Amino acid sequence: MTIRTVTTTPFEGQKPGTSGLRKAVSVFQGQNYLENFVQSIFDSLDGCQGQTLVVGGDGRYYNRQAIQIILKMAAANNIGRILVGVNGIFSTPAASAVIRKNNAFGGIILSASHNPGGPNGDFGIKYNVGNGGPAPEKVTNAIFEHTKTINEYKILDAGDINLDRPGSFKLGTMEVEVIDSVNPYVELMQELFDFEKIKSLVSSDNFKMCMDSLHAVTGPYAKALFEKSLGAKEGTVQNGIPLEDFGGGHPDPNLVYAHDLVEIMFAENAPDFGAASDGDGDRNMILGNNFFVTPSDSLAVLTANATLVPGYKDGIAGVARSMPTSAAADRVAAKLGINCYETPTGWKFFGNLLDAGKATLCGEESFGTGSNHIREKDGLWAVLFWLNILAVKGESVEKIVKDHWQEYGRNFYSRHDYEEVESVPANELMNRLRSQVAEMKGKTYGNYEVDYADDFAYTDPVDGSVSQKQGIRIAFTDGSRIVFRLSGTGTKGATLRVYIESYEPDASKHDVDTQEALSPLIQLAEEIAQIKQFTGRDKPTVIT
Ligand code: VG1
Ligand code: CO
Repeated sequence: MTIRTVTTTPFEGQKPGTSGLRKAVSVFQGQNYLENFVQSIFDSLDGCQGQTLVVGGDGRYYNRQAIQIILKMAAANNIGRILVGVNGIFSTPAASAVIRKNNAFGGIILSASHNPGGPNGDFGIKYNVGNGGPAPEKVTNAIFEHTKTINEYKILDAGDINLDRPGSFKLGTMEVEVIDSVNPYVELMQELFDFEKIKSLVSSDNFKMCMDSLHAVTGPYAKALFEKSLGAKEGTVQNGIPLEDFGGGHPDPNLVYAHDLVEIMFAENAPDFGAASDGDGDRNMILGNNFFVTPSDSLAVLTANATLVPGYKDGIAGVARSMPTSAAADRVAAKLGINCYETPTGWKFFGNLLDAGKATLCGEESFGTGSNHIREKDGLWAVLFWLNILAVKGESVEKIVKDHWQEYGRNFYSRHDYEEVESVPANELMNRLRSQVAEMKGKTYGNYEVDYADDFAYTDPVDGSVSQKQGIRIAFTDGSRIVFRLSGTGTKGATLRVYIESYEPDASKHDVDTQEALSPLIQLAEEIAQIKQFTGRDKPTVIT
């Protein structure tokens, strides 16, 4: 087998965003596009020769072809061994678990997460480092620099590897091990949660649950966990067969896109518990009977109840949340006497805190929760965590959350997304806010007085690295807050995200509808940012 060196020229815009490089499938299919990025990964990794890498993706359209290209390029770049999931599939959390378990040098994960798939959908690729987490900015920046000057890549001339079942192969001198993609993950979950207790709840006649995998990667994982190990009825996992185009839907577990599940959970005689996960299995949505748990509240509830779960029975070291996530977890941390860290959006910022033992649980408002068991957010882990709490407490989801609000107060929270707006005016909107925040402190808008306003910058408490321009925060003296950010995962135009939060200590006011409770702040967000003028939109595309 010979190694071919192919001449190429750089592509513009191969800059990894919040979570890797995401583009339309047709862009990735373009000649040399994937190859350039993959070669740039290898070129920016010091000492990867002879090492083990993990490779897998969420099974979306182009996953198979991309994996074969990556395997042949890895062989030509002197990688020692590759662990790849059967059919080239790993959920993102499973890939993180496999990297850690095998002390791999790192891994390449193929996913565009919650973005639609199929020939007209999106594809994505990211590099994870040896701790199992997304590469930090210094690595992604180095990869990006390489993409700007790349002039050749290396690939082995060889046939495709059979990924249909576990087995060992050779590609040139490199070993390829095709491994089961579900078992290692299930085993890790069994170490963390009380499967006996969850089983007695889930298999009882008095409890009904529904798990919606949205035709994405978690189907086989969820069936193995809930239907096989935990004795839930067959059919508990719906939309459980992964499809390359996710059945044409958005594999995004929120109230808008997980509509099948929402219909079931908000019907009369709804099940007691419902959950959904996203394209690559790292996000989760938690629902009770006619009840939605915001991801920010979910993080706070898990933090408050962590000691009920075997894997966290000795307490947690700290909690971390992304900046736009509500301050509900902060209140729990204060009561527990532990630190709460506020990081920029994107799981890569939690890695150092988890490695250093400063944080045990982490969460994002975007339906992401996770812990130090891996270095990615983990959808099914969150579902099991909730089930474990339900099994111990014997209470409904709604009661647990309402009691939580009673104790800590309620952080009303909503995110308004303006998807696929034009990039130029969206950037103008942000620049205008950026130029105004310095003078906002002390200013009043109606009943609201600005406590602080800035463009969020983060100094990593472990390695001192600084990340600037992470979103405009405008916080008011009553604990309410508006945040503006542009998405770093979208592939068309720009997506403006507006995050709105208010704090209500008075339990008699906790039953107000969220949009109603937040309406003065929603109006204020429009007034301050002039969203309509810049985007031409008078309402958001998605409200969560
Ligand atoms: C979004 C979310 C962010 C999340 C990221 C990746 O990023 O807001 O919290 O970490 O997606 O999630 P952005 O830049 O579009 O706001 V996933 O499930 O795509 O790996
Ligand atoms: Co995801």
